[in-house]
Amino acid sequence: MDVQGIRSQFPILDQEVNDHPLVYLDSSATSQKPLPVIEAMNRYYRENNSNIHRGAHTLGAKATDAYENARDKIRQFIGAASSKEVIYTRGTTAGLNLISYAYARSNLSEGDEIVLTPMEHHANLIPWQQAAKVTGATLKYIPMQKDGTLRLEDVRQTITEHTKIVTIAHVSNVLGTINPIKEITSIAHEKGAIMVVDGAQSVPHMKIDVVDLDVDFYAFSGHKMLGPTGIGVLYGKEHILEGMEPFETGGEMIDFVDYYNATWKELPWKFEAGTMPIAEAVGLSAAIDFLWEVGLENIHEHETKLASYALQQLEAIEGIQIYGPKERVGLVTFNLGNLHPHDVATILDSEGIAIRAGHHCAQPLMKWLDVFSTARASFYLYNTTSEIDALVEGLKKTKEYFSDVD
Ligand code: C6P
Repeated sequence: MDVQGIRSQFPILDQEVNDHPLVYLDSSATSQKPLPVIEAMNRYYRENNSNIHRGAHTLGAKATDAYENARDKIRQFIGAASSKEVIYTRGTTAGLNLISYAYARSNLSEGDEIVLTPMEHHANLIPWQQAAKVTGATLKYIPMQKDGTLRLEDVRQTITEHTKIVTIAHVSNVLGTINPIKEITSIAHEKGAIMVVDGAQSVPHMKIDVVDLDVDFYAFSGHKMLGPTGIGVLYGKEHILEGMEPFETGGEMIDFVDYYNATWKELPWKFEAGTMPIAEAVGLSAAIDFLWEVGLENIHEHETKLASYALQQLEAIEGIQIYGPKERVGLVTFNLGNLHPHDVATILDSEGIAIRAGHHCAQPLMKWLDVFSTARASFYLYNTTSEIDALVEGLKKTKEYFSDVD
């Protein structure tokens, strides 16, 4: 993989921050955008901007084609059978809320169980807490191993015939754990439950085939996969989506309206009320072309190498505590002695190094780890081993600066 060639496509990376070359190690929060994505959106606004599915004019038709062609590309990207199963959303959070409101609230009742794990991001936790409160269902957690992985035996023990929904992150944004979704889905289905997957941290980094996984819902965000903010995707099996009422209502999602009633458009438009993120769909389509050109397998391999190099280098720093399993995606979460992660991130920032510090929207996981917060460095296709060296040097400087580290 030609990482220098890839970097040349990301103008933002070519700058100094606080008088140091920028080292961007926060792609799990949001990825940077390559020129083809920026240019595709720019071109769309300069040449084709219009609302979709409405006007009987040329620009409207061009914008509609661009929006629907992007949907078909996304369908191919995740291996879905039909573009009726690809619903545009605002992001992973919005997709999971859609399921919680439009599926869970009308399919759950007292005594039913929603099964999840302690490593869930708040986006895949709070929508279920809320659905449980209004339906009388209960939340149940699959226990985790010390290294932050799940054992299938525990999955089998936790999912019962009372379980109606199993909802799990494919990849943890804190631990980097890759969960065995295909196996968990098969266990969920044996017990008659549906399988929901939070794919925010998986889709950008590995090849996903929703048909092979056999999942019922799969939610992800455009901005973590080289695309723009404001757009995401919810994949759902057609027969399940058909049986659901719309989540949001209003313009564009209707077929026929009178004073007292309305009927809905067919899938996927039934779930797309109002003016949707059209330029963002164009940008996401360009992002997929970019990912295809580099190759998801190459990206995954590059990140796995970066992660094992980072683990090896970071483990050598005295007083560092690293969280998560050996086998992981391209991210490393850690604490440096008794230093507050925000202090660590601030010193690193003064060296031009961007990492994330805090609870990473996973407070129950922080409790499980018995910490308040952590630091996290995350990698993507444009990162290099010399940037990891810069991180290690930065952490050594941080230790010197706060010389009271344990
Ligand atoms: N995690 C991180 O720095 P949205 O904000 O809707 O695009 O994605 C939410 C989300 C859901 N699930 C997982 C596993 C995630 O990691 C995220 C976003 C970012 O880790 C921001 S908190």
